[in-house]
Amino acid sequence: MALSLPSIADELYRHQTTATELKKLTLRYDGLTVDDAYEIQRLTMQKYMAEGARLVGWKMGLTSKAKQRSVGVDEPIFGHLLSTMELERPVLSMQGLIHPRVEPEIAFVFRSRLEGPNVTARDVWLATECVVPAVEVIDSRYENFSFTLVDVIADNASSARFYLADQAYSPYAFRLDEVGVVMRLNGEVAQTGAGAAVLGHPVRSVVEQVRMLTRFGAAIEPGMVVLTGGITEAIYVHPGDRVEIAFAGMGAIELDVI
Ligand code: OOG
Ligand code: MG
Repeated sequence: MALSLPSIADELYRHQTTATELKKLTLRYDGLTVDDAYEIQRLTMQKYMAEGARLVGWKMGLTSKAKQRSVGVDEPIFGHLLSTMELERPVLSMQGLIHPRVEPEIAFVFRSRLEGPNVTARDVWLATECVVPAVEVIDSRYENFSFTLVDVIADNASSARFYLADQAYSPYAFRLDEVGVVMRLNGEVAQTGAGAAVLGHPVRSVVEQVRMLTRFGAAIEPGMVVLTGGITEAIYVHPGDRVEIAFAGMGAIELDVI
């Protein structure tokens, strides 16, 4: 089929907003590149923004080896975070979602702008206001949560919802690579991990985020959030579930699924 990025963006927007699965783009369109996929993502996000959603930050994805292996992709990706994706309370409604999964992440909140191809970890620390334990809810719009690199980028890196804990921390309070995470589903340990799963250290994920944004003419703006990527594998959730995520030294998030 002929490639029309705006019409593919229309299709994805429709599936995202009606919570219906679609067949992988790469099965149906020949020659879609990674750059095409980011353009589809941008066009799709513009539709939400035209409807009043605000861009509040960015998310990195596939930053851990475990996640890269499980989806058969070997490089990180990024997506947009919109105001409409943010949960004010740790309650996740299944409304508007297809087959959501949740994963523990460390979020950075920025006080100053970060851009350019040569950003270093030191620049990231200088620009960081605080770090916050977070949970991301991903909900691939593709059948069976199965996709290639190009598919998942076009689908805004599977973004659906996210929640930041109430308590923020100084980025210097402890080593973020050594923060241990235990995720329980209905009282049973479901996943465990440590911050080091995220590209060796979550700050590396922010460095990578800025580099990738620079390629597309974007930046981290003051006040923005960056989700640095899942620390463990994501787990499927269903109505009635309770997910408890303990971040050693950073408190816990208890998320109820309704
Ligand atoms: C892609 C999104 C991955 C993460 O933190 O690794 C992601 C997916 O697995 O659906 O958000
Ligand atoms: Mg994630």
